Amino acid sequence: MTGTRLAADLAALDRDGFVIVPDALPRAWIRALDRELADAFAATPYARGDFYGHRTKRFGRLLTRADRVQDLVLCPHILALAEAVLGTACERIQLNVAQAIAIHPGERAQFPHADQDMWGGVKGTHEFLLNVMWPLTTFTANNGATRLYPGTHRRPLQALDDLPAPVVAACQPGAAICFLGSTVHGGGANITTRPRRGVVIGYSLGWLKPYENPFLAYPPAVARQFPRPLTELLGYVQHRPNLGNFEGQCPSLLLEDTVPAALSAVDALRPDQASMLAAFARHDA
Ligand SMILES: O=C(O)CCC(=O)C(=O)O
Ligand SMILES: [Fe+2]
Repeated sequence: MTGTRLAADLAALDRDGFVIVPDALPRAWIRALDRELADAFAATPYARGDFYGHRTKRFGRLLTRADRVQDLVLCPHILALAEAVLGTACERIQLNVAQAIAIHPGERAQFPHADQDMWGGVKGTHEFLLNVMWPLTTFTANNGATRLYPGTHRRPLQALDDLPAPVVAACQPGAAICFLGSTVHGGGANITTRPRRGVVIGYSLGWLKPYENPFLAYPPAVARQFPRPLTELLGYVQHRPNLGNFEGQCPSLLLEDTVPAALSAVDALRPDQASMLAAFARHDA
């Protein structure tokens, strides 16, 4: 993807709160991923809850289900979008979720919501999250394609009646439906006879508690098989200053063959903090 494409997609995200990239990955490649996830979809019982749905199947730990998911999470164009959206408000971004969602026939439309509402605190000064829905089957208005409410990232919703008409993210496997954590959206109703399957890959600010616990989903024995950029997205790295440490050190040491029995705590500061502290130490000496 080109820089022009990146700029156009960012402009659309900023204007509408979402953008559908039609050809982010080859369709056949996504179809192959769908086949690789078929057993997990079959084995997973329906969700329970008025948010998760009653005729919807969801499972996480996607990186353990198919090797292809690594390429999905590390898709360069999507990572560039996520860095551009979130990078000004954190030192590094993290993987927030990698979850498969199948909306089965008979499921009703999901409650329209903004995913950033999973976190407390004041919103509105910066984005918390970029979510990417990758359709595994064709998404249509009748089978539960994600519905996106344009412009809702700009104004907090007072009542559901205030929602604008949704845009139905009708698209093919290979497309990437990207939407901000502030954008109101929801899964659609499925009034067809076949399930609508998709995969959500989400990226959030590196200092937030991620939706899917990465250290339980991918403990060190699992994560050590992954390439470094992926382990960093999972949190096997510190977010300076010193956040997410293990015994005061970088948690990536748990991915090594041996872990020392005793460790010293070592500062991991941003350069501006390191120089401020060095100046303080000189002054105090
Ligand atoms: O399945 C979909 O299209 C959207 C699901 C969603 O927004 C969610 O579960 O938070
Ligand atoms: Fe959502």
